[in-house]
Formats: sequence, C-alpha cells, structure tokens
Amino acid sequence: ILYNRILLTGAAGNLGKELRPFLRERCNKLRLSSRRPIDLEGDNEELAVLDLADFEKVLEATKDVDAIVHMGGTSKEDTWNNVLQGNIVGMYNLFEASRQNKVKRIIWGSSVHAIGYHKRTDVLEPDCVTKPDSLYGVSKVFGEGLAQYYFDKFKVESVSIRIGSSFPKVADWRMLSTWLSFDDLRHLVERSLIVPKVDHTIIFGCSNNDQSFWDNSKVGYMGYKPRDNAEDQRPYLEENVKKPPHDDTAITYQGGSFVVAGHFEDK
Ligand code: 15L
Repeated sequence: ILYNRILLTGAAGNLGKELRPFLRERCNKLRLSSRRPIDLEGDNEELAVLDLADFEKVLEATKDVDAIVHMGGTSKEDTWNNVLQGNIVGMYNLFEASRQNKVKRIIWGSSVHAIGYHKRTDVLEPDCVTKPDSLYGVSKVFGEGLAQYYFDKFKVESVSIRIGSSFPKVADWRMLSTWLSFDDLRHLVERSLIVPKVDHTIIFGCSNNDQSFWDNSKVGYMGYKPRDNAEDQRPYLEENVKKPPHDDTAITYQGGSFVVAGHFEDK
C-alpha cells in the first residue's frame, strides 16, 4: 500500500482502464472520476462523477486524497472550447483543489504533442524547449507550466509524463520511437508514486525503444527502467503496414500526424 486514497481521473479512458486494477492494489481506497457513471469493481473503489471544468466538484473529489493519477481531459486535437474546458480549466481546477485539500502528489499524462514540432532527428531531454503541434499540445505545455508553478509556490509535487503512444501494440512506423507499453506505463506510474522526492519532474513516457528520440538520463533518480522495446514488433509492421514515404510529415516530426491535423473551429 503506497497511499491511503488515490484519485484516478479519466478512469473510463484507455489509460485509466489500464491503470485502474493496478492502482486498486496500491491504496486503501481508489476514487475513480469520470464524466459518466461507471460500475465499481473492487470493494475498495468509490466513484466521483464529475466534469473537470466544475471546480466545486473537483474540490469535493480531491478531499482526503493523498495522490492523484490524472489521465482525464481531452486526449487529442479538438475544438478550442473542448481543449480549454478539459485540459486548461480542468488542469487548473485539479491543481488548485489539490493545494486547498493538501494532496501530496499529482502524476498526470502530458504528451509528446507538447514537443511535437521537434524533428525526429532531434534528441530531446525533458528540459528541452517545448514545441506544441496542436492546441491540444499547447494545453499540455500549459499543464507542465502549471505543475511547475504549483510546486515552486505551494510545494504540490507532480510528475508530468510526456506520454508517447501508449497502445497495446505498435501500430505504425512512428511508434517504433514513441511506443509506451502498458507494462512500462504502469511501472512509470508506480515509480512516480514511490520516489520520495520528485518536486516537479518531466519525464518522457516511452518504452526501451531502439529508435527512441528521447533521453531520460537527467531524470535517472526516477528509477524508470522500461523493459519493452517496440523493435520487437517490427516484423508486424514490415508485413502489414506500408512504410511512409521519406518526406511524409507523419514521420518527419515527433508529433506525427498531429502536425498536419486540422485546426478545429468552435462549432
Ligand atoms: C496522444 O497524445 C494521444 O492521446 C494518443 O491518442 C496518441 O495519438 C498519441 O498522442 C500519439 O501521438 O501517438
């Protein structure tokens, strides 16, 4: 048991679902937040149905919480209003409520899209210049800034995990570099929960990929030792997925197709 109560946001999302059983075993109470009601599974789960943009609800949901694993919010490029409410207002609400409720630590899913306009020939360290590739990416840069601010001023500790591509399998050629297996994701979240002092740490969330463009050596104190390697799945790509042409944007920039994705206008 690592903490008495952990709050998992985005519990019904792809990564929330992967982390839920694992977190359930590491706390006395796992509070799940989701916009829609979900069925409780373990006998130590509890539910908080809420929209992250609603401060009062977030304040209530963070009461008596020791640590937060925040996987909620918008997970791709969207209209400005959805990005604003889910990832900017929502992120502020979470940090401000955590300050008021004295939550010790927040681990959250930042993204490769905070640095997506870097070329794949760039080797990046966690303190590199950000280059968001979308409004979604801009919201992740905001989140990282907010996390730093709340640590510097209020000592709310946090880990911003710049998640690459966390999916069950390597599905395209870019993921040879960006893939984060679910096992490695769980290991990274666990490290983020147990390392005694993290201040505000930014760490790249990728497996031990031969083709990685990220260097986590400056955050060696996190003890993150990924075991999976996307390279092992190359045969699947060779057989099933067409190699992108040399000048394809999706393999020129680290953010892949988000670099060319539409700029949504509010409907
Ligand atoms: C992300 O930030 C998304 O949430 C995820 O769905 C993937 O698109 C990932 O980035 C990626 O770029 O592979």
